[in-house]
Amino acid sequence: MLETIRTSLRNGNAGETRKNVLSALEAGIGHEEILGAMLEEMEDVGRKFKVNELFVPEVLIIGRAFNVALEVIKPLVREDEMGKGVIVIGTVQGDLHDVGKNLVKMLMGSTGVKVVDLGVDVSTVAFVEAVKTYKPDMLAMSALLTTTMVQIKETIKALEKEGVRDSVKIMVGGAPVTESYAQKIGADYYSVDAGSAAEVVRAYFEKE
Ligand code: B1M
Repeated sequence: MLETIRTSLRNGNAGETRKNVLSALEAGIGHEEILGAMLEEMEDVGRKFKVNELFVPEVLIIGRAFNVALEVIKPLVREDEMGKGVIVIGTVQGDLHDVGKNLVKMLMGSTGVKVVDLGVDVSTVAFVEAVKTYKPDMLAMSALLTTTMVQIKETIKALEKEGVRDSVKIMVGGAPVTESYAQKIGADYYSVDAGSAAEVVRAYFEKE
């Protein structure tokens, strides 16, 4: 039954995945086992996306199926099983690109962490407020324009000014952002794509 869930999820079939999860629960399979199988499949999706075995539309469809099935088991999951940590994510001020950010969010979420999405065009003030409100383990900022990537640096400066920079790890990414830029502006992590971002998150929370 777990394999059936994984197969329907892999195929991006939201209805089937939901039905298979319900059948497995009815058959007495524990929600931990079901969630474990779903997370394993999503880990695989992240890996395949990284090596171009899966592409953006497929990953988005699988992500939708994952979220639909997750809604079925969420009421059964204890906070400590699902909520390994909290990540706040957003696209920086002046930037409306969100396809990549949404992929990153989805694959990060499939590691079992809670992801709070602030959307696009997020001001430095809004990022700082979110860090104070949600007290996340990690702040993830996406920028797709060379003209907006400076906003990442501005946000880090604002976090420092407000005295909350050291309370949170910072991950940055997006097409114009590079590893050396990330280091230069004092970010903790850089990821080139959504699969790598999920790997960083998985490794970080395993270590914690
Ligand atoms: Co725009 N756009 N766009 N655009 N757009 C680009 C980015 C551009 C490269 C196109 C080009 O000129 N060749 C160019 C930027 C040039 C530059 O600055 N270097 C550009 C421009 C100039 C603009 C406008 C200024 C155009 C204009 O109006 N004159 C304008 C700006 C609007 C604004 O934001 N204020 C604009 C507008 C738009 C649309 C609204 C039409 C639309 C966005 C729709 C949306 O996102 N909802 C759009 C699109 C679709 C693109 C392209 C074609 C595709 C972007 C995309 O979705 N890629 C893009 C050209 C291109 O990339 N071929 C382009 C797919 C996505 C999966 O990849 O977003 O790179 P990506 O995300 C990857 C990685 O970057 C990484 O993981 C993701 C998945 O693996 N990643 C992270 C992303 N965020 C991460 C965060 C992380 C870690 C990894 O950690 C936190």
